[in-house]
Amino acid sequence: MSGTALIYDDEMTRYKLLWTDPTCEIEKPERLMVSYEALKSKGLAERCESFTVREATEEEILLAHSKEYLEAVKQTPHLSLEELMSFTQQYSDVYFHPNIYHCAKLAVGATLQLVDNVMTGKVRNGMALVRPPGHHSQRNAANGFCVFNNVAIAALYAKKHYNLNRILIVDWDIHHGQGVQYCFEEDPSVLYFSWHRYEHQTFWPCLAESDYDGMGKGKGAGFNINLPWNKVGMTNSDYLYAFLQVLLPVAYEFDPELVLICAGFDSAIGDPEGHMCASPEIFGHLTHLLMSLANGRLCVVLEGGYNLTSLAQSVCQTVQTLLGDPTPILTGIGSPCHSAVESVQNVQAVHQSHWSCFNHITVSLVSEPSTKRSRKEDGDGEDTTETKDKTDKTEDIVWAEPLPRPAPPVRTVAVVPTELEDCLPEGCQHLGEISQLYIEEAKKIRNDHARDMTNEKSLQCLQNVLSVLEKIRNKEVCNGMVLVPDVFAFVSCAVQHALGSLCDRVLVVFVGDGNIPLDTQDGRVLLVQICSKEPEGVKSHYHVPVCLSKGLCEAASVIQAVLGLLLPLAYEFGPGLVVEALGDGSSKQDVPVWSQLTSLLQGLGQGRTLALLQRDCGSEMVSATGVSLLGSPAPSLGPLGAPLSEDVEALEAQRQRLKSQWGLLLKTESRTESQDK
Ligand code: X5A
Ligand code: ZN
Repeated sequence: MSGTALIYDDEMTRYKLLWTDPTCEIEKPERLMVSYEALKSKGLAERCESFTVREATEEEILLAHSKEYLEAVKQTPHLSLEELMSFTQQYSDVYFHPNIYHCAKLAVGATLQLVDNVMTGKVRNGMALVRPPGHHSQRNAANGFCVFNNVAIAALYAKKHYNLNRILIVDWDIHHGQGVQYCFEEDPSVLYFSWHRYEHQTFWPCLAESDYDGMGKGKGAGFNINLPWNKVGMTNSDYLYAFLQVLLPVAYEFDPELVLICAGFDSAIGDPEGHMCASPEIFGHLTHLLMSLANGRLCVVLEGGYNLTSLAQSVCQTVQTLLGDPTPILTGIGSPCHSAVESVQNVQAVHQSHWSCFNHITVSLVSEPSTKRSRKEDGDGEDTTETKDKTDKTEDIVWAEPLPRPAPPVRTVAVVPTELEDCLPEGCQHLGEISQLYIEEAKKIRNDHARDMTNEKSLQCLQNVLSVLEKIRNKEVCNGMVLVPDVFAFVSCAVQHALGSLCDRVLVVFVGDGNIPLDTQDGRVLLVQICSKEPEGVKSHYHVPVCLSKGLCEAASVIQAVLGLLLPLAYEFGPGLVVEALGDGSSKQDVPVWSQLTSLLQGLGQGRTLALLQRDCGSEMVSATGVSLLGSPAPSLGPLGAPLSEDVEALEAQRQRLKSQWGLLLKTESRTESQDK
């Protein structure tokens, strides 16, 4: 199963604001036009599968709205201008037009078509470019440019027609989708995550229930997660931090069967509503990080986004990631700001009793919810450098246009013994011939780094590794897999060659026990070793042993390690290549976790990965590695339980050891520490 759907109909550009209203003028037809034009001009639209848009039926709209509200909206095409204006008056921050009812039905219909095509396996994922947006609209009300709640209806529809029990809605729009929250507040089958500009309840829609303590009710308690941004100017680091610290741990524990994104791009730089500083490229990464959930079933639905340049770029980044192109390198990843850390800590604290991924967090709230704070108390670690002047003209903000993300002609190349060739997934190119091109280089590297690699077969294998690295360097392929006789020696040789010719920094993720002969002193190699026995003599800040008592066998522990330690380090390190190595002692049971790891690591180094597998790792491992390297979603791990407490302790010890060196590790200080300031 593959393919990406793009659902769009230019009919949805045919309504607009007919009177003067400074609040609503930003929601204009051009938003959709520029987004679609950008997808066309970058050649992305034609790579997607397109489907004609249908109107939603009344029955479908009634899944989330009342009969009275539907009947009222249904009359709007027949109203005069004055009548439209006064109809509009009963709602907040929204406008009506004679054609908006038609467009609102198409927006819901487009979203449902996306869900149908993903759920029936006609495509793997997709995006619906729609207007009007949906996430603010409520059972009985239009609100915030929204008429019908496209994504809420989609979730209810998916539950009903596909019998789903777990749906994740990720709302990265800069406004709180209160309409979605209200719809699923008591429903544990729909997990809603929203981050939003909040500024202690002073930013629209200024609701107390948007704060971090709005966490769902009754059976739905814990299934609503609000992450309020109390400052503007949030960056890529803050967004990544929120995903790694809050959303992804919960999402992996929840194990959704379908992921829906309320994709508003008013959270990107240049937006007149959001005033945030995250670059369009971040949406490529946020998308990527969600693509290994729910077996890749991901539906992205447009919400806000009002800077036309930033919007179009962000839409392109998102769709290009859905299509599987390599993600761009994020530069400048480091510490989240004080305010972001505080919000994250508060969310973790209130959700501790609902999600075992937060069990280990030993802190309680660092600040009261906004409703309980006194108005004067705004000296919450006031860091004026981060507080942007709100009168800044967002139109004047400039940023670099995202670089093209070319995909090599062949994504994955593999060198495996003949008897395993048949295990390689379709599309994975097999490099059959032993390359003679690199014999001199191979001998040199062996003499310098692997003196005891004496036999002829090993030298030939080393030549193959070098030739794969050269193909990566020449951009003929994106990644490769080689089965090797001695993974320790080969990692060392591969890293040496890569540093000499391919990039400045290499991330090595080594799964297995033993001492890896790698020099990590100069900061050019970051070695993260997932093992079950503590390796000896670890001194360097660039060697991070992650000691898990059951190795890869306990998925909850591995995911915690990957999200809480490996990925923060990796994103901040910013490698040009990832060398992923599987030592001996792996078993068939490790395959799903290894696949997830391989998929997640594709977000680093523009997807350039060299996977070195110990020769006897088994055909399932070979095949699964090939699948993940090709960009197919890793199979989901099932709902996760609590990570083992000894593993949590080991992770915490590493975090303590490393946190002064790595900004993105910054986390949950102890309560006493934070009260001391
Ligand atoms: C979908 C969306 C924003 C409404 C802002 C009203 N709505 N001030 O981004
Ligand atoms: Zn918005």
